[in-house]
Amino acid sequence: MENRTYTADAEPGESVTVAGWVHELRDLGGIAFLILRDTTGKIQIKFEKDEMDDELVETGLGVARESVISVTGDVDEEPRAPTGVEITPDSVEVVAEADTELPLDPSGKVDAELSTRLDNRTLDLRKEEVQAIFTIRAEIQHAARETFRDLDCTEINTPKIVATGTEGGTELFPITYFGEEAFMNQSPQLFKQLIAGSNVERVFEIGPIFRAEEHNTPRHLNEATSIDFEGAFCDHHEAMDVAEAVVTAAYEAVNENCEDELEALGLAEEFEVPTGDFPRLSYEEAIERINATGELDEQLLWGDDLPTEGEVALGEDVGEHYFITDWPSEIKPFYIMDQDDDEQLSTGFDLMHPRMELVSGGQREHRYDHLIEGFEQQGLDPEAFDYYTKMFKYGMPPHAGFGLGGERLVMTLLGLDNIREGVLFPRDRQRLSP
Ligand code: ATP
Ligand code: AMO
Repeated sequence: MENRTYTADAEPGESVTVAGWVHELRDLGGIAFLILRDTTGKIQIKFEKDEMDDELVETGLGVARESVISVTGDVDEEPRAPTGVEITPDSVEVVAEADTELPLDPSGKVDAELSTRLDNRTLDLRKEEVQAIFTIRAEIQHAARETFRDLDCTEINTPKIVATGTEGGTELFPITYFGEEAFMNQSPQLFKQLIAGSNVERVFEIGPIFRAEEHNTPRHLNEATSIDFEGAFCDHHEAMDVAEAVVTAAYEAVNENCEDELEALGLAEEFEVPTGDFPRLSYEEAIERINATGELDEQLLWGDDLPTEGEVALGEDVGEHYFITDWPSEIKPFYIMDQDDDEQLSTGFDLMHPRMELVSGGQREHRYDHLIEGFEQQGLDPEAFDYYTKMFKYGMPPHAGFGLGGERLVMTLLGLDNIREGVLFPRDRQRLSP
């Protein structure tokens, strides 16, 4: 919009045109105030009824909350105004009128259920604390990109329509691709490996993954954002270092650049940046510590996957981010390499936040014969993966990587109760639109 001034830039002594939403109307009789909100903040517009043109007063004070208006007038200092300045209007234009009945109250005075908020995201995002989540989410992705670039990684984009699944534990969404069966990708896993095997060597991707999880939990989505890394000539220890660096950089960036947003979320006081030297526990130690908490009805045995209550109990016990390493090979996917000296143990690792898993990764099986054996052991048909396995015959270096759940990082960093709060338009069992 031509000649528009953001409310935050309106200086006393200037004549400006501001545009935004009607946040609040306060009619005190002889004087009335309209609070106009834009992306930079809010400003008070003063209507002195006896001294102003009737039509101007009627337009300004007759407009429904959340309507879009444009106001031209003089800016003056006013210590009693919420931001210390106010505008005395010469003209008010109603740009887009809002209904008087709103499905939710953007001023936040009336609480709304999460489902109402998600059904009306545009209105919901007019709340400062909701917008703060997405500003912080963007900052986290920016920090991840910067960290990967500092580590000489190339950003890649892999296909989301694929021929095979990779992550055994979760279901696939099937689609029809010109009459052929295809799926929405569960992970860029195989593609990022194929690129790390070229001399691009180190890659990262921030992109969607699709998982037909049947269960509806506060920490699962059916469409999530995966922050993936893959590096040639890397082992699982180096991949863990990279995961640690990305998570720590996200906290540091939010701490440095999102002071106002943390304030809006009531987190400014308590926000802590992790030290970046996360303890590394073996799987065996992890199950022993979980068993010792006495929180589970049944003791975990070697080979069991960690149940949610186990993760929570261990998280409380450890009290900070930590890795779990040395997982049994049989519960890690086919592409994870076994350890050299003990093939019962894998090079797979998880990075945990005290509340939940954030990352899975490991060193990959790059030896063609072992890879084919791995498929067979997991009951998969290697033929179906020919597009992937054949590249392992033409010089595939050792490589390692990980996938970090983007929304899990936002959720744990901000202490959100529900992962959906950190997604603009979440997909879950009940939610396909908006
Ligand atoms: P004043 O002479 O103090 O500007 P007024 O006589 O024009 O006020 P009132 O109707 O008496 O208007 O004011 C109602 C309330 O609004 C008072 O509590 C007053 O302090 C407050 N008020 C007046 N002007 C402003 C302003 N520009 N910003 C914020 N509050 C104001
Ligand atoms: P995994 O299946 O463990 O590993 O996924 C990696 C991380 O992605 C996040 N995540 C999810 N977040 C929200 N909703 C979901 N349904 C969901 N599923 C997964 C979690 C998880 O830790 N290919 C491997 C990674 C690798 O080895 O590089 C993989 O996908 O935070």
